Amino acid sequence: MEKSISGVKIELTSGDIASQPDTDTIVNAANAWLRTGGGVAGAIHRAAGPGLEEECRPLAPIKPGEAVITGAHNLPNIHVIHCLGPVYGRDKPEAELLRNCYRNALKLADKHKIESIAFPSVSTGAFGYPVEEAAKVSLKTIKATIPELGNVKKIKMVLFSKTDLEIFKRQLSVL
Ligand code: AR6
Repeated sequence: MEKSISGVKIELTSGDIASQPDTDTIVNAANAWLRTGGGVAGAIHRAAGPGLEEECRPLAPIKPGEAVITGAHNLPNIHVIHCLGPVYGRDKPEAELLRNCYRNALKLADKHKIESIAFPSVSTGAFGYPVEEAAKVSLKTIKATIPELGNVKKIKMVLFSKTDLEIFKRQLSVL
């Protein structure tokens, strides 16, 4: 499913964030220390190789809502933007921190003249953010940030499960 807002394409798909060769940049649902881990961070670091963790070391730690950029090493992309999402029920206010993740990642991408970027559903795995709420926050933030972007032309959400994809599709249709 896709939708265009002010000439920027928002695309929803299911799949693995570490296998998105058609986007310049992928976003990592990182931990504060920018190390490998489970879920998205594990998949990205495994595919990128140890050089990614090495490049990340001097950039850590990051706080909830922050985003930093690195190269993509052995991944089929140019850059990785690492965002730290809020832990649901602990880092508050959750919605504002999640909004900051998407907004800061998009602004950083634009600053680096990135044209296409793929996001996983930040915070909705190990960090426990309910998917429906997260879908609303992320898509609304993407829509609200688009008018501030000059270079980004395609924003893709890569959902790991078909159920999550359906939830995001419902929210995109009413955006
Ligand atoms: N591609 C796309 N989505 C994925 C993939 C993948 N390869 N793997 C999982 N997901 P999570 P968080 C989905 O836990 O909640 C890590 O251990 C997953 O089903 O990766 O922000 C870090 O080290 C869920 O919907 O990120 C941190 O400590 C979503 O991606 C912590 O987990 C996010 O799940 C970050 O937790």
